[in-house]
Amino acid sequence: MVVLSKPAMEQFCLVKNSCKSTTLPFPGVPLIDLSKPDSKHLLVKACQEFGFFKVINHGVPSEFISKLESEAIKFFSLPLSEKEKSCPPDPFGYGNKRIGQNGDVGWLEYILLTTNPEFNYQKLQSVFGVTPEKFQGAVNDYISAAKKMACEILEQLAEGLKIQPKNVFSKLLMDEQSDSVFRLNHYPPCPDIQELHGRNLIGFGEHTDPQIISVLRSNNTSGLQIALKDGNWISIPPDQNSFFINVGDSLQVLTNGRFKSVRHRVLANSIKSRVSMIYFGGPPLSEKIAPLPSLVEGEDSLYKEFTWFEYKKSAYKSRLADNRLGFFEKI
Ligand code: GA4
Repeated sequence: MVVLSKPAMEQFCLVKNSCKSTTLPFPGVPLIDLSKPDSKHLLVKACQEFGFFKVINHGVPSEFISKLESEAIKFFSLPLSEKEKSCPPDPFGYGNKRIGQNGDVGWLEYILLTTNPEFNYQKLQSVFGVTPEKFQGAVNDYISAAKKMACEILEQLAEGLKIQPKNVFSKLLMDEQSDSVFRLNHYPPCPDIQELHGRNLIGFGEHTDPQIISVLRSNNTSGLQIALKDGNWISIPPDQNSFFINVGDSLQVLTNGRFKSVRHRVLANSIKSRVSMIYFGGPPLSEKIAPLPSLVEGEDSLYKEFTWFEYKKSAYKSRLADNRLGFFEKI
């Protein structure tokens, strides 16, 4: 086990464990059964109120999840020197503590991949130094199932908003050129947390996701928090049998701010490892992102039109906690 000295801990971000940042589990997270006839209305409500919800009856086979989780654990259990032989994230590859290129750090290690299987094959080869068939197979199966579920949710959302055609959002993820990302995170336990005198160590700092929708699955270790509209942080109890869904910045724009892209973060745990897998469904790079005309009727468009390429370029220059949409808001 790695024990860090105080100065070493101080390089990581610490947050006060005040009443405002409660660690009490929040009972109000919408739980949506995707197989129920009223789910589309509940999905719309959850996207408007929180930009975050939990789904059951999601259709992702449990063996896809367990296969990928055990492959990920195998990889993260390798000695650091082995893992560091693999390529640094540029942004894709194996990363340790550094997030992005602009100075953000967190108490985690991760593998970041595109969802383009050909590209990943080469990347995984350099990550593993061996033929990565088994890992690649597990990643592909999982991504296909997560994407299918994300598309189902997006279609129900379009129906709930009475927008036609119902694939108006999902077609962006289904497009062959869809610029989607997949991330496997490992948050090692940090035994020195007690030393922090009521402060929490940040595993992954607060941010919103730039894409359309994110599908998150974690093991049974706590850590995820979301910010409510009043700015208070609430802890989300882990649930390894459900998926957590985040509205991303692009869906906030497409819905002219009706759906909220949720600010979230992960706190480190003192005892247990947290492993999470996240599919970030994004549009093709050339796609124009602007509020859908049917959602601006009688209202002003809140955002300037931009392409996903332009947004991504500006996102990759930002710090994790920045409000990336600010630059694209109409004054
Ligand atoms: C946040 C959501 C996804 O994890 C991610 C992250 C990306 C990265 O890790 O390279 C970014 C971050 C995320 C937004 C701002 C930039 C880019 C780190 C960072 C500081 C993969 C993504 O798409 O955007």
